[in-house]
Amino acid sequence: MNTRNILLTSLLAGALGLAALTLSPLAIKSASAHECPPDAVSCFVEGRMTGGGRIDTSNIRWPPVPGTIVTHGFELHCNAAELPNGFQVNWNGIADVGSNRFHLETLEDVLCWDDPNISPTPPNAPFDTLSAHGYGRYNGQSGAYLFIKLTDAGEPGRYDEATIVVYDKFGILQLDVTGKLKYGNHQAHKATG
Ligand SMILES: [Ca+2]
Repeated sequence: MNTRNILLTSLLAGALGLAALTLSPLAIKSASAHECPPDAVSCFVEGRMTGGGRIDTSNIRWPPVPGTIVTHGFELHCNAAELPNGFQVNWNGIADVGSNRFHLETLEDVLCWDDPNISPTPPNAPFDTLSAHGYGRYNGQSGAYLFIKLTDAGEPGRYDEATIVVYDKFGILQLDVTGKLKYGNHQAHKATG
């Protein structure tokens, strides 16, 4: 099992019960190294992805509230050293009390690859999937952790997909969702210059 699978397993396990909702420092550390998925056509691809929209939350894992509205917007480079890199997500809380937001401050690691199961048409970039993790502000408080996986499956964006996981600075799970876009679009771009 590679580090990505360990991370995803820990994240999924975290959604299964309150006792497992805290992300351990070890789990955060295990996410710090990226490995290419074994079925990637090409990996460590240069470029960037932009976009955003509203995510289908039919299968949201946290908060476990049907109808939760999750919107996001981003510009991310496949190389964390290339700027700018930004990611923001907003969602409503349990029982629709208040609104929550995460704003990326530090992009720790990012990886772009070509998933053989995704065929963007027309192909605007040599990759279709970006995963990354980093730290930022959750409701204004720095030190929150973000994991994301974003795909571009062509246009319109209804087949594009986003996985977004947010832990607050105390390691408490605040958002865990995977879904296709109800509105919006993800667009992969080839490297320029
Ligand atoms: Ca798209």
